[in-house]
Amino acid sequence: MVSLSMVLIWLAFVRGLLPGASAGKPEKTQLYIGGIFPMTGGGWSGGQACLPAALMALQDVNYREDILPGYHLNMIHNDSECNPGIGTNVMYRLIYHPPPKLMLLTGCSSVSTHIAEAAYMWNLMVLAYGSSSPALSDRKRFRTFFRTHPSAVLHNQARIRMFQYYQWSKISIIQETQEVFTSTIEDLEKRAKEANITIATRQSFLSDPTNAVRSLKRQDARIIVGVFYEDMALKVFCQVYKEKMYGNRHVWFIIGWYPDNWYQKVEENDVNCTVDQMREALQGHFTTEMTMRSLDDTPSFSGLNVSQFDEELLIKLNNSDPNDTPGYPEAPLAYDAVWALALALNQTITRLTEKGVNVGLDKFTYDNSTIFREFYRAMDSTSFQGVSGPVQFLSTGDRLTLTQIEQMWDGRYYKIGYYDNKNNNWTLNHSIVRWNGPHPPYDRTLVVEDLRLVSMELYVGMCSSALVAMLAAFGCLVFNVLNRNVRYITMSQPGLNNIAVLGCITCLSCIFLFGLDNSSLSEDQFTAICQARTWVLVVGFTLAVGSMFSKIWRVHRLTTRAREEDKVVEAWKLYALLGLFLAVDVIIMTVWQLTNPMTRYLEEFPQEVPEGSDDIVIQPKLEHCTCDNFTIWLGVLYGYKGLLLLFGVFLAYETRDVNIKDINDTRYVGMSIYNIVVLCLITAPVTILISSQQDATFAFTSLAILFCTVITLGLIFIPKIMNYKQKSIEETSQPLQAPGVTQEEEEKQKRLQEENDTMKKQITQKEERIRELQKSLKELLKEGQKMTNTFLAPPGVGRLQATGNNFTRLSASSMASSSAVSSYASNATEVFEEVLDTPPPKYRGKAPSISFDVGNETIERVPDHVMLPTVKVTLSDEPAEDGGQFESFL
Ligand code: ABU
Repeated sequence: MVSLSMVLIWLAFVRGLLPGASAGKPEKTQLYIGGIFPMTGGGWSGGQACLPAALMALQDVNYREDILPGYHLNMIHNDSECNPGIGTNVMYRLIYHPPPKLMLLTGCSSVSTHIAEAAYMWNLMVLAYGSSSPALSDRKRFRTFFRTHPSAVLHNQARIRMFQYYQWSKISIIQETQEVFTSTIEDLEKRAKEANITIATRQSFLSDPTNAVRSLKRQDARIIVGVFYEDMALKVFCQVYKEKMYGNRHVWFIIGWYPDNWYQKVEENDVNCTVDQMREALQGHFTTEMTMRSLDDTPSFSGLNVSQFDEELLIKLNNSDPNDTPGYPEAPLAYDAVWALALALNQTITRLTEKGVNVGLDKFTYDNSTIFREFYRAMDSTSFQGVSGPVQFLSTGDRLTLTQIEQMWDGRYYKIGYYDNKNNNWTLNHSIVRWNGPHPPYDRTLVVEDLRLVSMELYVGMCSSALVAMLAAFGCLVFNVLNRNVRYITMSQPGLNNIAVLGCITCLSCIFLFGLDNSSLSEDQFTAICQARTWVLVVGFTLAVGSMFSKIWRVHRLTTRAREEDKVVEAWKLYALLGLFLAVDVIIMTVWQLTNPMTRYLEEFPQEVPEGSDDIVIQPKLEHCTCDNFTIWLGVLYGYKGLLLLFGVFLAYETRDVNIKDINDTRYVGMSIYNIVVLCLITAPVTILISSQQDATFAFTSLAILFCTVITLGLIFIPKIMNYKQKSIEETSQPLQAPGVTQEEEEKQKRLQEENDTMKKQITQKEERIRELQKSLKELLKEGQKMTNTFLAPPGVGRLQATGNNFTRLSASSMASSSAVSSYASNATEVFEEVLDTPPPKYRGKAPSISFDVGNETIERVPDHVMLPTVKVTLSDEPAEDGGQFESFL
């Protein structure tokens, strides 16, 4: 403390603050510069600390013998209120009120912009101690501008580095509508783009940030860069508090050159929040600012180090609280600015002398470009150690310094690191960085996409059912193919039925495609499946319905055409009709696919917030197949299929009472078409209505396909299978009849045929027997000659008697009375036929018959020719029951 007091006393002596310091010295030539300081105003009123610092520097310069020897540097200054209009007015007054000013010293970007743009017209250089606008780096626009205050682009480099470090790739911006901030944000946007960081939203406001903050909230801004003057910062964070846009979900980056207690000035700025609320809203925010005080205690060219400078400044500020004094952070820049211009003027003297221009600086006029040019060059090459660090100007008039990063915690700022813009490296003290939550906030609400899929149980259930139905359909197909020659099957147009089965199988396979897990599919794969399932369903439908339609169309023709030749529909025509239906399908689908190919459309549902999570929301989505003019194409397809079904229903109705044996399943086919129509009429509109419910849509569509196919298969094949079991092979393999014969006619014909067959068979057997008997008789007759005397019937016996071993049975009967016939059996094996030549007189006219038992058969013959008996037969006189009497004869 003692040594510091000594230094200050020495400095005061050097600067002539103590009496006698300048005594006896020759009068100095007065030089003037103009000073424009924002002492008041709502933006940046940094003049409050910068003006004392500049005056301090003037004193230091004026009392240095080696700087501007023979000259005394003066500054005429005024308040710009950080207002471009007032600032410009101050400039004109400085210019047009003598003496001429060698240079203008300015602060506040919006004022500096106007002044620097115009000053070159008067050969005036502008040196800014408090202007950060990146726009001021435009040499073409601001030809004579230099600044000790670094450009705000240096904030941006540090910010980008922070974003990258914490892996924030989406940021939002809120800015006050001032060129200084607009150009800063333009630079930030450019750098963010280069670093692949997205600017989610950029909000601007002129004087009321309420809507801008609300808009940030609406857009879920998490990492927010705010650039505004101090008065607006109070309003912004009051609104931030109200909108609850702080805490563990948000990170704010703002400008660091406000006084440390800026947030406490709520009352004087008429902000409707308490200091505690402001502190709460600001907890954990980061600031970036160029270093404005040398980081080490190296004495500056002026002889002061930073702490000495601050001590002296405090005296100038009447010991007011630096944290409460606007411009206190920038004060070293104002101090160094005066030193920079003094050194440049000093060098100008040398340069002019070297060039042989013996003109004093006091001879400077606004149209004197000689002094101006040398002054400019001298300024351009300025290089010295200031209290703010090394002072050097780039070709743009800018100055490079380190960027300092601070974080506020509990109302206090803590330095957490520096970014070296020149060498592009940084130091960050991670250990003192604190977060409101357990980890750095995310740069966005993590939206977890939840692709709504058909539930696994439902998918497995439906696919299993489809598989069973497909196996059954395959079984029907096999049955139909194996029994294709069986009459009952043959007469049911098995070819078309086979195609119907294939159509059913094709439709059933769609069920697998409809409920497929799309989560692992790329967009292209999904689109391909979309198209495939449309094709499969369309073709399957046409195969199934088209083949049934063909059959029923044929029946309709058979029953409705008058002329026989019109009734006949050749098989190839049925297949051609089916081919036509398929061709129409292919044409429609191909044109559709070529003109409006299917694409994936993701339907989004309201987001769901999982319990206990601030950063994650679930975004349910459902994939749909769609395309341009989707409704039109759907209408075309439904229209075509609808017409097919409608016509099919008409034909089925027309032929409802027809029973034609050669297409024996007509009625069932008609019923199938009715069934398909009903199910399609229900399914098509319902699935459109419930398309946002994937399970319901899948279940409904699958069930419709299952019902359509299973009922169709059942109606067509169950009767055939049952019939197959019941009918004998003979019945089912009878030859085909001519078309158009009814069942009754066929059964009658069949009966007649059977009778005819039986009779033919009997005739054949009888003829064969006759041939055998005739042959036997001939042989017997030959034998009979030899046996004549052997057979003598005893007289008086009313029976034909034969002795010997040659007769099995001999019977005679009278045509008058069969009961009179007597028969005798013997063991004879020989057969003979007795033929009465002439019936007895009493019975003349009535041919007797005689029967012989030969072996197991009885042969009854009525003689139609005369054969003389070769045996002697005695007939008894015993009268017959009818009163007749046989007479004996030979
Ligand atoms: N550090 C104060 C900058 C003020 C301005 O650029 O307007």
